[in-house]
Amino acid sequence: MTTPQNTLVLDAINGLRTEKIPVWLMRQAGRYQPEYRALREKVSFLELCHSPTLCSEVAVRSVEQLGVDAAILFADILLILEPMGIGFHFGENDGPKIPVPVRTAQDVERVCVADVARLDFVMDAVRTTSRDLKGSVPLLGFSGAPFTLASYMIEGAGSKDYQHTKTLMWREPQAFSQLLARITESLIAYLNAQIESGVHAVQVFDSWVGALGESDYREHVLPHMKRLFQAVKAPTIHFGTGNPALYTAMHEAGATMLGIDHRASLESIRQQSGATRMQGNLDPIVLFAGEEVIQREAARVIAEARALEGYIFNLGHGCMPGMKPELVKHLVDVVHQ
Ligand code: 1CP
Repeated sequence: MTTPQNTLVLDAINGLRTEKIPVWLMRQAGRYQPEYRALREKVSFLELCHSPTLCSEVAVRSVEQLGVDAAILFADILLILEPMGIGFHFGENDGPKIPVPVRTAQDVERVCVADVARLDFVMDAVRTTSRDLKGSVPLLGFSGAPFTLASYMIEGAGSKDYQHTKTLMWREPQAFSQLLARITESLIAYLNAQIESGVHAVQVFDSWVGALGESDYREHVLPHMKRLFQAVKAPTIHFGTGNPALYTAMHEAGATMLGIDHRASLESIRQQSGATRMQGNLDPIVLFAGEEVIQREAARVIAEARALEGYIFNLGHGCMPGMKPELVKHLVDVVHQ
């Protein structure tokens, strides 16, 4: 792996105070971009994920257009499901569907640890994207976190209340733990394969973990997160959203940097958890509110990051369809100034 020319993001993850604030945005490649929507007229989302050339094109374009300090691999957290024996598809314009969800202890038995050789197309995308970035900015790899992936497997789709997930967790804690353990082992192999293929650091997305209270998180999720971060062989960003009360326990999981959503201030999480390296946390909806609000709110977030030893500016959650590309770009410029 070669060191990129722009090391701001890697320096911040490694706990250095950087002269310029590094910035990248979750979902910086996606449906808010007219070029992405035009491409999706021609290919399905999964076809796109299976084409290393198109993945690279989409990832590199967002870096060139926005001037961000890192690229993120174009893929999806759900790609790991198939090699674990769980089929899924994306409907046009709606979320993922898992036709045969995992609901019982018996169902858990049929979930296997992924043979990551079946995700070779992702490793090709890593190599192609690295090549096309020409050493400019670092490339971030990623995966979902065990709880978030389990929630898709168990619910069969996105969910509002995680009824089936929590029911399995409370009624069959051993089966739930076995499921999370198999996901964790799959993710370790998957993330380390991405690292061997050339990503500089990885982000683990626990997008739906905020559905849990702290005691359930500590009992049912934290041990798996500790195992994950101890086994991944590059710097890690641990992102979770929805419940600020979890960040202290998340910090104990041992990732290199904590990714914070917009529901709490960075300074309050620093005081509460003791974490000194953070990424975040502008409310993504600010991007709909115009230039003045963007400038004001970005300045507020940056002020709250003052006491941190390593800081990367990002949104509290991802870019969304309907955002104006010129305002997304404006945000990046504001942070760099
Ligand atoms: O129609 C389309 O073109 C598909 C939209 C889309 C995109 C652009 C999906 C489907 N996935 C992606 C790419 C993607 N997903 C990236 C790389 C792009 C980038 O960041 O620049 C990443 C990092 C993800 C990660 C991802 N997928 C997460 C975690 C991040 C988050 O926003 O919380 C989650 C929860 C998913 C699941 C998923 N994939 C796609 C959709 C529509 C969803 C969410 C469905 C739901 O609400 O349950």
